[in-house]
Amino acid sequence: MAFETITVETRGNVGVITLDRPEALNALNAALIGELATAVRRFEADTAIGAVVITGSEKAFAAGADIKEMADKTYPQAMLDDFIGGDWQAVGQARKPIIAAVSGYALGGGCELAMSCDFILASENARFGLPEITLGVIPGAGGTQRLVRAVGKAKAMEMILTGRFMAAEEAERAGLVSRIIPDAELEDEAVKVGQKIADMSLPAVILAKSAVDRSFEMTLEEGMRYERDVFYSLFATEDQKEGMAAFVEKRQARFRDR
Ligand code: DAK
Repeated sequence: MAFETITVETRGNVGVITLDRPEALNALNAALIGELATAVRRFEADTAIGAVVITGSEKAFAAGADIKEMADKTYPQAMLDDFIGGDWQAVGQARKPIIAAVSGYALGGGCELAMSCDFILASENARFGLPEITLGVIPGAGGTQRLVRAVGKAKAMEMILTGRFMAAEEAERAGLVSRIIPDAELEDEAVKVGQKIADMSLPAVILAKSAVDRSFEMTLEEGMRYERDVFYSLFATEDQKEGMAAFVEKRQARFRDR
Protein backbone atom coordinates (compact mmCIF):
# COMPACT_ATOMS: atom_id res chain seq x y z
CA MET A 1 0.00 0.00 0.00
CA ALA A 2 1.37 3.40 -0.97
CA PHE A 3 1.11 6.01 1.75
CA GLU A 4 0.00 9.58 1.06
CA THR A 5 0.46 11.36 4.37
CA ILE A 6 3.57 9.62 5.71
CA THR A 7 6.76 8.16 4.29
CA VAL A 8 8.06 4.86 5.54
CA GLU A 9 11.52 3.38 5.25
CA THR A 10 13.77 0.85 6.91
CA ARG A 11 17.27 1.81 8.04
CA GLY A 12 19.15 -1.24 9.28
CA ASN A 13 16.81 -2.84 11.80
CA VAL A 14 14.95 0.39 12.48
CA GLY A 15 11.64 1.38 10.95
CA VAL A 16 11.40 5.09 10.23
CA ILE A 17 8.02 6.78 9.81
CA THR A 18 8.04 10.42 8.71
CA LEU A 19 4.84 12.43 9.02
CA ASP A 20 4.41 14.21 5.71
CA ARG A 21 1.65 16.81 5.40
CA PRO A 22 3.87 19.89 5.10
CA GLU A 23 0.99 22.11 3.92
CA ALA A 24 -0.71 21.64 7.30
CA LEU A 25 2.37 21.36 9.55
CA ASN A 26 1.70 17.60 9.72
CA ALA A 27 -1.71 18.11 11.32
CA LEU A 28 -3.05 14.68 12.22
CA ASN A 29 -6.11 14.05 10.06
CA ALA A 30 -7.92 10.71 9.92
CA ALA A 31 -5.97 9.60 6.84
CA LEU A 32 -2.62 10.25 8.51
CA ILE A 33 -3.61 8.56 11.76
CA GLY A 34 -4.85 5.53 9.78
CA GLU A 35 -1.63 5.30 7.75
CA LEU A 36 0.52 5.77 10.84
CA ALA A 37 -1.33 2.93 12.59
CA THR A 38 -0.89 0.67 9.53
CA ALA A 39 2.85 1.43 9.35
CA VAL A 40 3.36 0.84 13.08
CA ARG A 41 1.46 -2.48 12.94
CA ARG A 42 3.56 -3.61 9.94
CA PHE A 43 6.80 -2.86 11.77
CA GLU A 44 5.43 -4.67 14.82
CA ALA A 45 4.88 -7.76 12.64
CA ASP A 46 8.26 -7.51 10.86
CA THR A 47 10.75 -9.75 12.66
CA ALA A 48 13.71 -7.84 11.18
CA ILE A 49 12.65 -4.63 12.96
CA GLY A 50 13.74 -4.01 16.54
CA ALA A 51 12.71 -0.38 17.03
CA VAL A 52 10.75 2.35 15.29
CA VAL A 53 11.40 6.09 14.92
CA ILE A 54 8.56 8.53 14.30
CA THR A 55 9.59 11.95 13.07
CA GLY A 56 8.24 14.96 11.18
CA SER A 57 9.78 17.92 9.40
CA GLU A 58 12.19 20.52 10.70
CA LYS A 59 9.29 22.97 11.21
CA ALA A 60 6.78 20.56 12.73
CA PHE A 61 6.61 17.13 14.25
CA ALA A 62 2.84 17.67 14.20
CA ALA A 63 0.81 20.79 15.01
CA GLY A 64 -2.03 18.76 16.50
CA ALA A 65 -5.13 16.97 15.31
CA ASP A 66 -6.50 18.53 12.13
CA ILE A 67 -8.64 21.38 13.40
CA LYS A 68 -10.32 21.89 10.02
CA GLU A 69 -11.43 18.25 9.99
CA MET A 70 -12.66 18.43 13.59
CA ALA A 71 -14.30 21.84 13.59
CA ASP A 72 -17.81 20.82 12.48
CA LYS A 73 -18.10 17.54 14.34
CA THR A 74 -21.15 17.14 16.53
CA TYR A 75 -20.95 15.46 19.91
CA PRO A 76 -22.31 12.09 18.65
CA GLN A 77 -19.92 12.18 15.68
CA ALA A 78 -16.92 12.95 17.88
CA MET A 79 -17.94 10.15 20.18
CA LEU A 80 -19.08 7.51 17.68
CA ASP A 81 -16.62 8.03 14.79
CA ASP A 82 -14.05 5.98 16.64
CA PHE A 83 -12.29 9.28 17.27
CA ILE A 84 -11.17 7.81 20.56
CA GLY A 85 -9.35 4.52 20.39
CA GLY A 86 -8.52 2.43 17.37
CA ASP A 87 -5.87 3.98 15.23
CA TRP A 88 -5.09 6.80 17.65
CA GLN A 89 -3.87 4.18 20.11
CA ALA A 90 -1.66 2.11 17.78
CA VAL A 91 1.55 3.80 18.90
CA GLY A 92 0.77 3.61 22.62
CA GLN A 93 -0.15 -0.06 22.31
CA ALA A 94 2.95 -1.15 20.37
CA ARG A 95 5.20 -3.71 22.03
CA LYS A 96 8.38 -2.72 20.21
CA PRO A 97 10.09 0.49 21.31
CA ILE A 98 9.08 3.64 19.47
CA ILE A 99 11.22 6.77 19.62
CA ALA A 100 9.77 10.19 18.83
CA ALA A 101 12.31 12.43 17.08
CA VAL A 102 10.77 15.87 17.49
CA SER A 103 11.77 18.98 15.61
CA GLY A 104 9.65 22.15 15.52
CA TYR A 105 6.07 22.13 16.78
CA ALA A 106 4.68 19.18 18.76
CA LEU A 107 1.31 20.60 19.75
CA GLY A 108 -1.96 19.12 20.95
CA GLY A 109 -2.35 15.67 19.41
CA GLY A 110 1.22 16.02 18.09
CA CYS A 111 2.55 16.42 21.61
CA GLU A 112 0.30 13.55 22.72
CA LEU A 113 1.61 11.36 19.92
CA ALA A 114 5.20 12.13 20.95
CA MET A 115 4.35 11.36 24.58
CA SER A 116 2.78 8.03 23.61
CA CYS A 117 6.16 6.98 22.20
CA ASP A 118 8.63 5.41 24.64
CA PHE A 119 10.88 8.44 24.77
CA ILE A 120 11.39 11.71 22.98
CA LEU A 121 14.61 12.98 21.41
CA ALA A 122 14.18 16.67 20.65
CA SER A 123 16.06 19.01 18.36
CA GLU A 124 17.08 22.45 19.63
CA ASN A 125 14.09 24.11 17.94
CA ALA A 126 11.44 21.74 19.30
CA ARG A 127 8.39 23.30 20.98
CA PHE A 128 5.84 21.36 22.97
CA GLY A 129 2.36 22.47 23.98
CA LEU A 130 -1.22 21.46 24.63
CA PRO A 131 -3.13 24.50 23.30
CA GLU A 132 -6.53 22.76 23.11
CA ILE A 133 -7.89 25.12 25.77
CA THR A 134 -7.51 28.00 23.28
CA LEU A 135 -9.91 26.10 20.98
CA GLY A 136 -12.52 25.65 23.70
CA VAL A 137 -11.71 21.98 24.35
CA ILE A 138 -9.18 19.97 26.35
CA PRO A 139 -6.53 17.43 25.31
CA GLY A 140 -8.25 14.20 24.24
CA ALA A 141 -5.47 11.77 23.37
CA GLY A 142 -3.74 11.39 26.72
CA GLY A 143 -2.35 14.89 27.27
CA THR A 144 -3.83 15.51 30.70
CA GLN A 145 -2.55 12.15 31.91
CA ARG A 146 0.85 11.76 30.28
CA LEU A 147 2.08 15.36 30.63
CA VAL A 148 1.45 15.29 34.38
CA ARG A 149 3.39 12.04 34.69
CA ALA A 150 6.24 13.48 32.62
CA VAL A 151 6.67 16.95 34.13
CA GLY A 152 4.60 17.02 37.33
CA LYS A 153 1.34 18.75 38.16
CA ALA A 154 2.48 22.39 38.39
CA LYS A 155 3.99 22.64 34.93
CA ALA A 156 1.38 20.40 33.30
CA MET A 157 -1.50 22.33 34.83
CA GLU A 158 -0.05 25.68 33.76
CA MET A 159 0.51 24.46 30.20
CA ILE A 160 -2.92 22.85 29.89
CA LEU A 161 -4.82 25.81 31.38
CA THR A 162 -2.94 28.51 29.45
CA GLY A 163 -1.84 26.74 26.28
CA ARG A 164 1.74 27.94 26.84
CA PHE A 165 4.42 26.25 24.70
CA MET A 166 7.57 24.79 26.21
CA ALA A 167 10.89 25.08 24.36
CA ALA A 168 13.29 22.14 24.07
CA GLU A 169 15.55 23.25 26.88
CA GLU A 170 12.70 23.59 29.37
CA ALA A 171 11.26 20.27 28.18
CA GLU A 172 14.58 18.54 28.81
CA ARG A 173 14.94 20.13 32.26
CA ALA A 174 11.40 19.04 33.12
CA GLY A 175 11.95 15.45 31.99
CA LEU A 176 9.62 15.49 28.99
CA VAL A 177 12.47 14.72 26.57
CA SER A 178 15.41 12.45 27.17
CA ARG A 179 17.96 14.51 25.22
CA ILE A 180 18.38 17.53 22.95
CA ILE A 181 20.17 16.86 19.65
CA PRO A 182 21.48 19.49 17.19
CA ASP A 183 18.77 20.11 14.55
CA ALA A 184 20.72 18.63 11.62
CA GLU A 185 21.58 15.42 13.47
CA LEU A 186 18.20 14.55 14.97
CA GLU A 187 17.02 11.81 12.64
CA ASP A 188 20.41 10.12 12.31
CA GLU A 189 20.86 10.13 16.07
CA ALA A 190 17.36 8.72 16.61
CA VAL A 191 18.06 5.91 14.13
CA LYS A 192 21.41 5.26 15.83
CA VAL A 193 19.66 4.94 19.21
CA GLY A 194 16.99 2.76 17.59
CA GLN A 195 19.68 0.49 16.10
CA LYS A 196 21.38 0.21 19.47
CA ILE A 197 18.08 -1.03 20.95
CA ALA A 198 17.47 -3.29 17.93
CA ASP A 199 20.84 -4.96 18.58
CA MET A 200 19.64 -6.11 22.03
CA SER A 201 17.52 -9.19 22.69
CA LEU A 202 13.99 -8.34 21.52
CA PRO A 203 12.23 -10.38 24.25
CA ALA A 204 14.29 -8.53 26.90
CA VAL A 205 13.59 -5.18 25.25
CA ILE A 206 9.85 -5.81 25.06
CA LEU A 207 9.72 -6.94 28.69
CA ALA A 208 11.88 -4.03 29.89
CA LYS A 209 9.49 -1.62 28.17
CA SER A 210 6.52 -3.42 29.67
CA ALA A 211 8.01 -3.29 33.19
CA VAL A 212 8.69 0.45 32.95
CA ASP A 213 5.16 1.07 31.65
CA ARG A 214 3.71 -0.97 34.54
CA SER A 215 5.29 1.49 36.97
CA PHE A 216 2.53 3.94 35.97
CA GLU A 217 -0.22 1.44 36.66
CA MET A 218 0.82 -0.55 39.71
CA THR A 219 1.80 0.02 43.30
CA LEU A 220 5.54 -0.11 43.97
CA GLU A 221 5.22 -3.54 45.52
CA GLU A 222 3.20 -4.98 42.63
CA GLY A 223 5.61 -3.44 40.15
CA MET A 224 8.64 -4.87 41.95
CA ARG A 225 7.01 -8.31 41.93
CA TYR A 226 6.22 -8.02 38.21
CA GLU A 227 9.80 -6.94 37.50
CA ARG A 228 11.24 -9.86 39.46
CA ASP A 229 9.02 -12.43 37.70
CA VAL A 230 9.98 -11.00 34.32
CA PHE A 231 13.65 -11.05 35.33
CA TYR A 232 13.42 -14.76 36.22
CA SER A 233 11.54 -15.56 33.00
CA LEU A 234 14.36 -14.18 30.86
CA PHE A 235 16.58 -17.02 32.09
CA ALA A 236 14.46 -19.20 29.80
CA THR A 237 15.86 -17.41 26.73
CA GLU A 238 18.90 -18.34 24.65
CA ASP A 239 19.75 -14.64 24.58
CA GLN A 240 20.35 -14.57 28.35
CA LYS A 241 22.86 -17.43 27.95
CA GLU A 242 24.50 -15.66 25.02
CA GLY A 243 24.61 -12.25 26.74
CA MET A 244 26.22 -13.55 29.90
CA ALA A 245 28.59 -15.93 28.04
CA ALA A 246 29.71 -13.04 25.85
CA PHE A 247 30.52 -10.98 28.94
CA VAL A 248 32.57 -13.79 30.46
CA GLU A 249 34.37 -14.45 27.16
CA LYS A 250 35.02 -10.70 26.68
CA ARG A 251 33.29 -10.53 23.29
CA GLN A 252 30.29 -8.79 21.75
CA ALA A 253 26.97 -10.59 22.34
CA ARG A 254 25.05 -11.73 19.26
CA PHE A 255 21.39 -11.89 20.21
CA ARG A 256 18.98 -13.96 18.13
CA ASP A 257 15.73 -12.93 19.78
CA ARG A 258 15.16 -16.40 21.20
N1 DAK B 1 -5.00 21.66 12.00
C1 DAK B 1 -5.20 22.04 10.73
N2 DAK B 1 -4.38 22.86 10.06
C2 DAK B 1 -3.31 23.34 10.72
C3 DAK B 1 -3.03 23.00 12.05
C4 DAK B 1 -3.94 22.11 12.71
N3 DAK B 1 -3.75 21.67 13.96
N4 DAK B 1 -1.92 23.66 12.43
C5 DAK B 1 -1.51 24.36 11.37
N5 DAK B 1 -2.35 24.18 10.32
C6 DAK B 1 -2.26 24.77 8.99
C7 DAK B 1 -2.67 26.22 9.02
O1 DAK B 1 -4.06 26.34 8.98
C8 DAK B 1 -1.99 26.73 7.77
O2 DAK B 1 -2.75 26.32 6.66
P1 DAK B 1 -3.22 27.41 5.54
O3 DAK B 1 -3.94 28.46 6.29
O4 DAK B 1 -1.91 27.88 4.95
O5 DAK B 1 -4.04 26.61 4.59
C9 DAK B 1 -0.70 25.93 7.73
O6 DAK B 1 -0.92 24.78 8.55
C10 DAK B 1 0.48 26.71 8.32
O7 DAK B 1 0.11 27.17 9.61
P2 DAK B 1 0.28 28.66 10.08
O8 DAK B 1 0.16 29.60 8.93
O9 DAK B 1 -0.63 28.87 11.23
O10 DAK B 1 1.80 28.66 10.56
P3 DAK B 1 2.49 29.57 11.67
O11 DAK B 1 3.94 29.30 11.55
O12 DAK B 1 2.03 30.99 11.57
O13 DAK B 1 1.95 29.01 13.07
C11 DAK B 1 1.39 27.26 14.64
C12 DAK B 1 2.30 27.72 13.50
C13 DAK B 1 1.74 25.78 14.92
C14 DAK B 1 1.70 28.07 15.92
C15 DAK B 1 -0.09 27.43 14.27
O14 DAK B 1 -0.30 26.79 12.99
C16 DAK B 1 -1.05 26.81 15.24
O15 DAK B 1 -1.32 27.40 16.30
N6 DAK B 1 -1.61 25.65 14.89
C17 DAK B 1 -2.65 24.99 15.70
C18 DAK B 1 -2.08 24.36 16.95
C19 DAK B 1 -3.16 23.72 17.79
O16 DAK B 1 -4.05 24.41 18.31
N7 DAK B 1 -3.10 22.44 17.95
C20 DAK B 1 -4.05 21.64 18.78
C21 DAK B 1 -5.17 21.13 17.90
S1 DAK B 1 -6.40 20.24 18.84
C22 DAK B 1 -8.36 12.85 20.17
C23 DAK B 1 -7.21 12.84 19.44
C24 DAK B 1 -6.49 14.01 19.28
C25 DAK B 1 -6.94 15.19 19.79
C26 DAK B 1 -8.09 15.19 20.52
C27 DAK B 1 -8.82 14.03 20.71
N8 DAK B 1 -9.14 11.66 20.34
C28 DAK B 1 -8.62 10.42 19.82
C29 DAK B 1 -10.32 11.70 21.11
C30 DAK B 1 -6.15 16.39 19.55
C31 DAK B 1 -6.63 17.63 19.47
C32 DAK B 1 -5.74 18.70 18.99
O17 DAK B 1 -4.59 18.49 18.69
